[in-house]
Amino acid sequence: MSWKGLIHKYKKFLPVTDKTPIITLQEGNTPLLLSRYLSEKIGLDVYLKYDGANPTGSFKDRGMTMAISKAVEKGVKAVMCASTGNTSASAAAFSARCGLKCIVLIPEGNIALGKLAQAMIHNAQVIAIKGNFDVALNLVKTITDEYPIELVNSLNPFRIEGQKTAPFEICDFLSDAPIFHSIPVGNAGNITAYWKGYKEYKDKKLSTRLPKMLGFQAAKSAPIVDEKIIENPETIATAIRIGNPASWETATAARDESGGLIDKVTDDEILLAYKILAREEGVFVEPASAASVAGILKLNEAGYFKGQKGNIVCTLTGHGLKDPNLAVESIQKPIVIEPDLKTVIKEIGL
Ligand code: AN7
Repeated sequence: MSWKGLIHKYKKFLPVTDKTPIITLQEGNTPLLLSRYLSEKIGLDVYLKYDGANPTGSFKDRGMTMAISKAVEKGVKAVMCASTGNTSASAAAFSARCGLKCIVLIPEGNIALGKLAQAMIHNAQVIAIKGNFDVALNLVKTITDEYPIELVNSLNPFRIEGQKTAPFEICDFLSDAPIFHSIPVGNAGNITAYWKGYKEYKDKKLSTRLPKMLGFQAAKSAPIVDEKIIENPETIATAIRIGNPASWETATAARDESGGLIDKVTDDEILLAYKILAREEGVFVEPASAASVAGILKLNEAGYFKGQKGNIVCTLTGHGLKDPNLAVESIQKPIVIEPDLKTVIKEIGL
């Protein structure tokens, strides 16, 4: 059967009816790759849920197909979000698909080039503010409260509903939930959605267990770990450069109910995991996504997985092409030589 998008596949778990116009880019159904390198290193089967393979290159498409479909059903004419980049790229694409006006507020200078390109080419109204994501989100909340514009950040409950389909796909693929689930944490919508999805699948007896949820924030943008709002969050992983997550409480609930943890990883640890994924697995992710892998490598070093059996799933939230600058800057540049056969052969080392 051909894939028609995640709402079509998981309709009975989602708040849609026959009257809901389904706005889709055929998102979802992303790869779940067994990582040879990480499995050998950790001694458990490590799978990579590569959500960078979604149509706009991030997991945001899962929530956006729901949020935009429900916005169209409601009859709104415009949607708005604050974004570190991926939400705006996805909102812009889905809005273009159905003729909605899309307004996005981004932190000036702190979104990756690919994401900015996406919002612009899909014809969103892009407004950069001289402030960070948290400031932008507060503005968007106020505006969407007062004007007939639909909020499509993950505070919109339909976003969470769509995003909960990723754990459904994982359970379907593995025939059960994994033992551990590792995930980057920024605004904390996705960890909230995964935990909801895993619980619903178990309640419906489509899985027999719940994973321990392992969330990872960037070290200088780790409000949940540090238990305080971070006024000026910093990290190369600009997607998760967030100091006051909207879904803070549901994230800590996922951590505590599952018996998992939320920890932080440094930019160096993120960069190392980013390179490992690209070199060892052929999987190119954006730096925020590498936080899930950096996290399990850190836990492994600390002996956390000792004596454990089974499997770990790491969510890789966004595609590496989102942030081409970082890739080029973090690797030695190609050398430039004369276009001469002998010189090229010598350079190759033949
Ligand atoms: C690649 O686009 O917040 O914890 O405005 O783009 O659900 O926020 C992006 C977040 C992880 C964190 N990985 O997810 C936005 C935005 C990537 C991301 C996260 C984001 P949440």
